[in-house]
Amino acid sequence: MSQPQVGVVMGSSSDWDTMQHAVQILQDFGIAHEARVVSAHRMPDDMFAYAEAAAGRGLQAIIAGAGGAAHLPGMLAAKTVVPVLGVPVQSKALSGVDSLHSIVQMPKGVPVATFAIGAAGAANAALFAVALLANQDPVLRQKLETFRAAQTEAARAMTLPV
Ligand code: RP5
Repeated sequence: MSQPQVGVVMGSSSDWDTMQHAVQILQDFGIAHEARVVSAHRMPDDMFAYAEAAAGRGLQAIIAGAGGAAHLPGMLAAKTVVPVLGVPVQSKALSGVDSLHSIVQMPKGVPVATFAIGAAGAANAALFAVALLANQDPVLRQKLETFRAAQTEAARAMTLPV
């Protein structure tokens, strides 16, 4: 694949079940991307290196998923001005509310765009990255319009068992 435009990182391979939904969307839209485990607390030096290299490597957005005390998105955002899109992974102990609060409550000055807990958040983070890239890419924007139109048609075709 060509030089990645979007990086998908996660705190653990156990986050893959959730984060694969982001990767699937990027694949569907033909966005050059990469997916890696970059743990904030198990490999902090690697995390800093990833963030510091992001702009120079041409990344336009970083989608970061983590669960529990989910500091990965915020710490990446602290080390780069590349937009960071945070995905709270559903944790066992607190169902992902801990992850959500950890990611969403960034103090003023270092933003993380925070999405819903779990698979929907991962998919929407990727769709948001597509929308960012589509600002400079009319072909991609048309693909996004087509994707939305298909959803509209699917909703209109829904029936109820009554
Ligand atoms: C976080 O701890 C990861 O993002 C993951 O959601 C959670 C649990 O990790 P594992 O113990 O399953 O590797 O860092």
